[in-house]
Amino acid sequence: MANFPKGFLWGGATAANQVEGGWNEDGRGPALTDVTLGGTVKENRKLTYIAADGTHGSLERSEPLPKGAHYAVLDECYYPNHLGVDEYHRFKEDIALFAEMGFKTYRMSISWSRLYPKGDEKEPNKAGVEHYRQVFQELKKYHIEPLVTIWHFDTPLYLEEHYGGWTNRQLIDFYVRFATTCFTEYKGLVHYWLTFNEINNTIMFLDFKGEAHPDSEYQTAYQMLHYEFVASAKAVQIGHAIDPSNMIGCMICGITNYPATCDPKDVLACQHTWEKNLYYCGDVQALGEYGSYSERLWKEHNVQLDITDEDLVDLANGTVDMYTFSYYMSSLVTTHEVKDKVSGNFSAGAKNPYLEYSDWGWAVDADGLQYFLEMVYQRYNLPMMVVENGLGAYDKVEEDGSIHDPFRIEYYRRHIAAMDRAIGNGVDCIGYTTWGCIDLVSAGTGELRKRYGFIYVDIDDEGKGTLDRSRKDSFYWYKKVIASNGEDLAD
Ligand code: BGP
Repeated sequence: MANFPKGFLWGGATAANQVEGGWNEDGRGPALTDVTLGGTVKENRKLTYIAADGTHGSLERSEPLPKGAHYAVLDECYYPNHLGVDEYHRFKEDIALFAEMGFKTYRMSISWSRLYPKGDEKEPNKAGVEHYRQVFQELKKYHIEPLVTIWHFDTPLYLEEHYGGWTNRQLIDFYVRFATTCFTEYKGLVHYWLTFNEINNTIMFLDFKGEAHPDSEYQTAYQMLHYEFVASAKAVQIGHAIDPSNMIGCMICGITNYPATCDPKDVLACQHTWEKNLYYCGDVQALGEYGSYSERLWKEHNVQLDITDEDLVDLANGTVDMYTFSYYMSSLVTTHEVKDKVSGNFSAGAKNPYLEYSDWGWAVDADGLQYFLEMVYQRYNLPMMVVENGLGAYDKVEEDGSIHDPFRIEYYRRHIAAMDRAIGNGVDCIGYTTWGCIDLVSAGTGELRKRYGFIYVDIDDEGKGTLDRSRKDSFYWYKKVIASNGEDLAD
């Protein structure tokens, strides 16, 4: 017998900038993703700009803009997020397909710049507000509960350029206004909310490649995070005041860390990695205060934070109702020299000889999901939800149009079984939304060929294709899993 409770929230997840398209329609303003080119696993995605002298250029996300330059959409370039998979126009068709699979929930995000095109306006863009109302009404028609991420990597470009993005305390107020609009406008239609997607990336990302960074970069990252924590905590309080039945969660990029050897130094380094990469954010958002090890983390890089007494009150009063996280992989931590290296998503380091790696270098580790659920549940004792989990892989369309993806089914089978075991071990896990229930633009590489969906979308990395939707084998398999409430994982 499977352990999934009655009413378990089965579903899938997407993010506005990766599926919607319609990037400049109905008053939407640009976000950073709209000036971001496609890349590959080897070649980073670049941002395009026009220099002071009018010449066109592109730079890495970590590089500052040249003096006098501004981000710009260049005619000669293709931007995969501009089209996404056209969900902005096809959401009814897509929701009908989700309903056919039996989804109980659909995780999606609201594009900030669709509601506030520049980000600092006093009033929202009505067309944007109405668009999401229609989406939520459509979901309601099929009794699919929306799970809404308020911020998923898409601060309006104007706020990035004119205010310095999250390095500026004023962003808290702009975000709070945006979040308040969401809670007010969609009261009764949405009950599950997430404040910031993978909030811990800001810190994890710095150590991604194991390269040294100047202290100033840590200073910036920790300060940005603090403002995001305060914004999140304020949003939680407002969301509860507007509708006490709202369940509001944090969203953490959940990477399970293991020590690579039994050298006590590795074990300790691993524990410190959990503190920095996972507990630092989880503690503030779930427990309402910075963990005891935070001073050490700040001291290591001479970080001095702008934290007011009022901020601390907000953090204490704005704790989340549930802990949600993405889970794709585990990672090894070691103090020893590493010969066989891997790097995938935001984890990099020693290769684990017991695991297989995806075509994009991500460690496939279902047991790591059980480990994560059990470790984190013991710490916070809050309901948990796995809000992203999936395999980015190549798909082949057969001559008859069918798509056989046994590797994806196997991946999900193992991860769902791991989640089942964690629930059997006492974890209060209330939902599971697979990443990219429909093919979408990869956040990391901007590729379309890195496919995650149960639903195939006929579109390639250059935007060529009909955009037609079709069902992969995994579509029918997941439908069966949901219908049996996780009991039937067989082919
Ligand atoms: C997470 C993001 C998602 C999603 C996913 C898969 O980090 O929250 O937005 O994209 O990773 O990553 P990718 O798209 O790079 O394959």
